[in-house]
Amino acid sequence: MTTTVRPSSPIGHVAVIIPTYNELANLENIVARARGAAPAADILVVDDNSPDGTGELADKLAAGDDHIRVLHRSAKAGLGAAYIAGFGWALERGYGTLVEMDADGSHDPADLPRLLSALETADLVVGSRWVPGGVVVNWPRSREVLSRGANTYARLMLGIEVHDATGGYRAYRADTLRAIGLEQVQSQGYCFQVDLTLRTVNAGLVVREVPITFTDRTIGASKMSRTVVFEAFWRVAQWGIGQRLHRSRTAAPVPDQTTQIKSQ
Ligand SMILES: Nc1nc2c(ncn2[C@@H]2O[C@H](COP(=O)(O)OP(=O)(O)O)[C@@H](O)[C@H]2O)c(=O)[nH]1
Ligand SMILES: [Mg+2]
Repeated sequence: MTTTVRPSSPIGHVAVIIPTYNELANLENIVARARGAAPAADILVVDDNSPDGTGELADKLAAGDDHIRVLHRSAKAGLGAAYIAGFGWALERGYGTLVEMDADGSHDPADLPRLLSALETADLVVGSRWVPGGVVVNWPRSREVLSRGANTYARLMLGIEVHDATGGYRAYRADTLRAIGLEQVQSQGYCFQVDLTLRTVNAGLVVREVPITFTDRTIGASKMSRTVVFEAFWRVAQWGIGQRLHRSRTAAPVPDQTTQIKSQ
């Protein structure tokens, strides 16, 4: 989806941020594939002190490759918090583009070049499962229904046109993240993605969706939980109500018909 045309401009140095919690069996493979797909990019692993030793493996990989960096956090604090920390790290270091990518192989690193080239004419590119050409492989029917439902709910509640606002494979320009008030973001779980999408749209920036093939993880366990779903449900409802109140307060006044008739 393109809301407006944006002139093409360079996207700068790329940081691919990969949050991890217990991804020991997935990390080496995903990092190697990301390195191969975008050799000039740096990879930042943000690990929340995974009990399975993912953080130690990340350090080992980083020791052998200057393009791999690791941010260690003390305890599991949710996907949103991990990304905020990763974004802060990359913004401080002057990267022009910040990519979000899961560690479990659901996001194919081979799609990276397409996301990055779409960003040349956008402020945010969302890898989308729910636009024509988007594909979901091996996802349990229940997860597909949840994702489709959550996206329809978000579109209706928030009045945005993005079809995969919950999608977590995306590329931001650094300037986009500087413009949307990251320091006020409180979303912890998956509604973090919706939160940042809404902020980007409301800032008048250009969001493009490019179709991706999303494949369910084959190794390790999902961190999706009921708490995460409820958080998203309530926060999206609150934002939707907030948007409507704001629009009704700032809407152009309805012309006063009696005055118009009198003045004719
Ligand atoms: N650092 C960090 N990473 C997390 C946390 N929760 C999930 N992740 C990572 O976020 C990515 C997506 O999570 P996943 O469990 O695959 O979610 P699903 O694909 O929606 O089932 C994976 O790389 C996880 O390891 C967290 O609390 N902290
Ligand atoms: Mg996953």
